[in-house]
Parts: sequence; C-alpha cells; structure tokens
Amino acid sequence: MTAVNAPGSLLENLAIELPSWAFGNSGTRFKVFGTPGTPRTVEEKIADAAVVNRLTGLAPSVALHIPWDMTDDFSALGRYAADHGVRLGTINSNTFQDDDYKFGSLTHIDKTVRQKAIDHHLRCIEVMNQTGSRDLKIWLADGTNYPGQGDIRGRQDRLAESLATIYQHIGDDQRLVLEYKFFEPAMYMTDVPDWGTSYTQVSALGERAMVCLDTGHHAPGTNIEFIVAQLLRLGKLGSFDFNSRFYADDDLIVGAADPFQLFRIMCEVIRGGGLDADSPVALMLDQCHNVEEKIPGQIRSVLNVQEMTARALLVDTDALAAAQEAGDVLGANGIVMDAFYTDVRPMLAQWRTERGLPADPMAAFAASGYRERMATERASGTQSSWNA
Ligand code: PSV
Ligand code: MN
Repeated sequence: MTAVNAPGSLLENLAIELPSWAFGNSGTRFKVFGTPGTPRTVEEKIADAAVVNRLTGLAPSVALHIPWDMTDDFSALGRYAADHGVRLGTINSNTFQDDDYKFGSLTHIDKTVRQKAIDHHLRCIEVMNQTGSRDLKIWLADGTNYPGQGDIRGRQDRLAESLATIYQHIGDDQRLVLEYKFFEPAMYMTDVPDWGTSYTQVSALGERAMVCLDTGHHAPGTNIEFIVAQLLRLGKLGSFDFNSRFYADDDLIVGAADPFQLFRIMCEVIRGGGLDADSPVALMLDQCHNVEEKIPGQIRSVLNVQEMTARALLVDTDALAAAQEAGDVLGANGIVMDAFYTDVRPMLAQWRTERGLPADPMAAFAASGYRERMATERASGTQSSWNA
C-alpha cells in the first residue's frame, strides 16, 4: 500500500474549488456584518482565493456566481486568475433574487418568466465559453409554501422542459450539474428536494448532466455517505458543495460540525473512485463566513477536507474486506475507527513542507500581514455581498 503522504498517493489528487461568495460579506436574515479588507470586486475575491491556494496547495480554482460576479470581459478575468495561480471554475446561476421569480423560475407557470430564467442560464453558458469553465451549476429556489399553491406534477414537467432547453446549449466539454435542497426558501414543497429528483431530471437530459450534492441540504440524520455511494455507483455524482450544519442549511466550515461524517463521506468517495485521476467528481466548498474571518475560514475548510481524506486513505481496505467477509462486525468497525482516530496533522505538515508550503497555513496567513494590508488598501468603496 502506498503511504498516504507518498508521491503518487490519492492525496495528491485532492483539489478543492473555492466559492467566490465566501470572500464577500454574508449573514443571516438578521444582520450582515462587514469585515475590514473584504473584497469589493470579483478580482479582489479571486486574489483572496489565490492566497488560500498559495498557502495550502489545495485550492486551484474559484467558482463564480452570475450575476454577483458579472464583469465585461471574462477572458480578461481568466487571465487575471491565471496570473494569481488559479483558474475560474464552476459557474453558478442565480434565479432567486429577481421579483419575477417570486413564484419560481424554471418551473414558473408563466412562460415568459420561464424563458427569462432559461435565458439567464444561456448567458451563464456564454460566460463558461469565455472562462473555459466545465460546469454550470443550477440550484433553484423554486417551490411552494402551501399545499395547493402549485401543481407539483406540472412544475416537474415544466422543470424537465426548461432543463432540456438549457442542456441543448451545453458544449461537448461542458456539464450541467443540478443541486438539490430539501427546503428553504420554499417551506412546503421544493421542486428539486432530493437526490432522487435531481437524478431523475438529469438522467433524462443525458450523459453530461449530473447531480450536485450539497452536504448541508439534507434532513438531520440522513446518511449522506449512502447517497454518495449510490450516485458514484450510478456514475452520476458530478460535484459536491461541502459545508457543515448543526440545524438547517448553516453553510458552516466543512468538517466543523461533524468531522466523522466528512470522514465517512470521503471513505465512500475513495471507494467509488471519486479521487482517481480521471474522476468526474468536482469537490467544491459552498460556505459563508458570517462572523469568522473569511480567508482563514477557507484555509481551515480545505485543511479539514485534506485531513479527513488522509484519514480515510488510512483505512486498511484489505483487512476490512476480510473482516466483512468473516462477519466480524466489531473487527470491521474497529478498522474504520482506527483510521478515523489517527491524528494525521504531523504527517500533513510534513507533506506541505516537502512541497515548499508552510507547515502551518493558518499561522502563515496570520504572520503574512495580508489581512492588515487589505484592510488599508480596501478601506473605501462598497464591500461585496450577496448582490449583483
Ligand atoms: C442556497 O442554499 C445555496 O447555498 C445553494 O447551496 C447554492 O449552491 C448556493 O446557494 C449558491 O447559489
Ligand atoms: Mn450549494
């Protein structure tokens, strides 16, 4: 077995995409707190994301949100990102902040509103053509609050029709990934609430349409690693949005609420080939840092994913298979728990040092003076937030 930290280990393949919106201000329904030095432009968000990559070697790409990150020249933005050592990744569409979408977007009963939402996605594909992005990620706020408010079946049919129109414009090297979420903002019925609905809808489209699994979008107690295993088995797991939750869609730092769950998910990712060199699975973060600092928040997040991946790679799979075959329940469980309880942090510090990275990226960021420099340089202007 290759050592977890040896060259050639699957750990080398770990790449985590950062969301541009994690670097802007965010909050709850009650308050959005600003932080000194928060980016004011998409370029500044990319510059901050590049710092995370420079210090960890784990985050080579940045996802954009349209229209939040709209700019005149996406080719130039791509060059800007490359100059900072990162590339532009997934393009996220936004059909949830326009009055026309009050009763839905791709599912809306009014054809003109549906067409407007479809056109927005076609614009996103044009952006992808300029940025060289592979994935169009669709998350819909569509749903209803009261029984009877909408025709559940009719909305599914319209969704299928709208997605088919968008999918026709997806290029040969591009993909459409459909994210599901069980509630919010709609409270009674969400049009894409679960992996089964997303799977059903993308399966009808074709090979280049896949499911996006956001770890925060499940009911409490859901066995997420089972869904991971199933989607990988079906060849339809396109991407992850990593974050963690205590109560609802909390968008907290991945691995903060339940590192054991993240470990179990990474075990299934590895088991299903999700870390192999030719894997179609994109690992992304979808988080918001409401009260903590944003850049260290993102550094901590990618390190958490790396830590749980390293622990998952420690599972002695041969011994586990033997224990399973022998019906050795506690032996099998012990093998998994041994891996989970192993402190891999010294080994990962060494992994970083060998690659010319700081052994402690959190300390390196604190000592870099970047935070203080940005607070001065970005003192004026309007800080980015959840708006266009
Ligand atoms: C809303 O729940 C959400 O967090 C979805 O998870 C999307 O991925 C994200 O916003 C960006 O649109
Ligand atoms: Mn998400």
